[in-house]
Amino acid sequence: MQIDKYKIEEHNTFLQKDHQRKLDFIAADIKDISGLLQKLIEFQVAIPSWALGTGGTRFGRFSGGGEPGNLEEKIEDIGLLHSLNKSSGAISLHIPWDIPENATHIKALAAQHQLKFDAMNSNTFQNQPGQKLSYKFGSMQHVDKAVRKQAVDHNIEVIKYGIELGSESLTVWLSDGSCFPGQLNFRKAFQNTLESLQEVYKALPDQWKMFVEYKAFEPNFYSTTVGDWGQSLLYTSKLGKKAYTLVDLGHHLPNANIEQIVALLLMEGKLGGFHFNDSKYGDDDLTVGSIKPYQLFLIFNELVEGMDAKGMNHANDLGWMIDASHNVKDPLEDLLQSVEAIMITYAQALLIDRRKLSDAQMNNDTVAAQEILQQAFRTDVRPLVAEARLRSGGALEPLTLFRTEKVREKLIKERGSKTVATGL
Ligand SMILES: [Mn+2]
Repeated sequence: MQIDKYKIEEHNTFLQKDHQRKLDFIAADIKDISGLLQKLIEFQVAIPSWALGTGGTRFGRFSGGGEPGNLEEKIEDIGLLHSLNKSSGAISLHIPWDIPENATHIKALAAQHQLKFDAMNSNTFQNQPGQKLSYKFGSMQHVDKAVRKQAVDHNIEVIKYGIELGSESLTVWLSDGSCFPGQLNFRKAFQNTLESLQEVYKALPDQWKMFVEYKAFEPNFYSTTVGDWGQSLLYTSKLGKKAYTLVDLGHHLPNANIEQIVALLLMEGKLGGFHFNDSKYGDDDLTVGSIKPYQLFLIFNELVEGMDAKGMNHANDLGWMIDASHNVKDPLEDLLQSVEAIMITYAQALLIDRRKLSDAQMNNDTVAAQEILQQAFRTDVRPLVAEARLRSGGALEPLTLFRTEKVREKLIKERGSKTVATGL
């Protein structure tokens, strides 16, 4: 389903007066408001194809109904999100859960919804039906060369699908590791993984990027072969210029200083992409900004500062994606909340007085530095984000309109109450 344009206009007209009052209030304190709004308008966050269905745990899964049953419906769902918030203009596909059987048709459908194809994601953490060799003891790290080759071939196949769709990056997340001490020779596991990644790297087209994502633990609980940013950076440094480290917010040990990791990766020109989510304990995949919004703000502070220091384009030079999954929320409502949280935090980071902060740092004025950061963090920037959306043709309050238009009820009517999104 789609939301008619006039419904969005009606909704905006109804809220316009109230919105303008709030916007005028904050605009009075901002020097270059049109420059700031332009940055917000350009910033797009990719939606992964696996986030559109209800997630689950190994204990159970409780579908909310109306879930997309195929790739076409997933594209329609993201198109719907994008028409509401104008900040979700890209889709990230997972192979083999979302193989584009007819690339021309899929590409045309995405274009119709103004969506681009973001990074392609491979999967060697599961055995697929009919698969010859098992990934039980790893894929690219495996002691058996034939298993490693199978994993390499799969990644090359994913690149081929990506080329057909116009994607320009491949994200490799490996669950490889070990569950018990002694199970693995760490050095050999690293070497095997590096050689496998090198084979995939050779198949990358010139303008493509390869993102090597790390994760501290799970599904392996003793060691992970790409376990932290240092290990990922080792691989990507050895691989070459087209290889970058990807930071997933949920893939760190508790209390890790992610903002510092981000700053150093950016400094080295090795930060490639970002997976947004939030967590209380581990890889909880919760809604962005739902648990630790200040941490997210500190990360965005480093992102903006680091990208500006290198003259990078905020919208295009890094890959921005949500990587989350939801057990109790409507997945589309949750994605609207996540994108909103990202836009709010980005806007706050843009408000930080960089010159004053730098002066405070040079003068060892710790109190002033904190005041400057928190001044931005405590500013209610929601009218700015809403204004950017309004100027792009989106809705002032996407979630409100989603509910008043009864989108989920309509999707259930259209698709049924027992649909299960592919891959989940
Ligand atoms: Mn991820």
